[in-house]
Amino acid sequence: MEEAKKGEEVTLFGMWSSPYALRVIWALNIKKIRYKYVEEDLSNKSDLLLEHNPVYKKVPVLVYKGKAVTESLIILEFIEETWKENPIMPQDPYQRAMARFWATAGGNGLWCLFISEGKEQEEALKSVTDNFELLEKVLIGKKYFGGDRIGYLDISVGFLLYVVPIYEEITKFKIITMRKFPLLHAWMEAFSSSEIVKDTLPPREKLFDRYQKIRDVFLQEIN
Ligand SMILES: N[C@@H](CCC(=O)N[C@@H](CS)C(=O)NCC(=O)O)C(=O)O
Repeated sequence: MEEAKKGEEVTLFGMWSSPYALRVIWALNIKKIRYKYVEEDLSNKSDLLLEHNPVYKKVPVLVYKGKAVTESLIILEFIEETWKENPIMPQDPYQRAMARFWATAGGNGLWCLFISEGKEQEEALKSVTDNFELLEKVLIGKKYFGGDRIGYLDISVGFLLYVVPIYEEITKFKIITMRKFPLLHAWMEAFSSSEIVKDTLPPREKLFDRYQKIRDVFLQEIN
């Protein structure tokens, strides 16, 4: 791990189940940057969090040399530009644009699938499946979205690793199977067992309970 120089300490404000905070953790791991982690209670946000992210008041926030950077995808780019070693962004401008596109589009429809029922849920499943068919194509000939190594797009859509299995268990829909999406399936296996990710994923049972509760609340609201 790179030693933080005096006055250059890196601090990450996160929350254990936040997929956005995990993006930042993975990027810092790739760059081998030592950082201090502050766990936020989002029902009682700290004054520091509110001070650092006065607009959205959300985690993650990365503080470097006393300056705060917010929004996970912006933080990833900041990390890439600040620490050049082990690059995560594609060098080719078109590939970089595509990675940025899929970083936000990769999970399209998944949330709707998770918090709906009946016809709406079936439509959401169809749109998620259509989307994953396109995402699957991005992986052709590659182990990771970043090629031989984990990159920005892997990190950005990395929440699929642990969110999809939980959504599948709760909704009883099979979303990413080896038969339907062999490349995405293999990517999930490779990525979750990689040094960068393993030991960082939220505890499955605790996460399952959390998601189950979230879904129950949404369903109560619409019924
Ligand atoms: N677009 C933001 C989303 C961050 C986000 O939604 N964070 C959640 C935790 S997963 C949060 O802090 N929620 C607190 C709130 O909404 O009050 C990012 O990419 O960083």
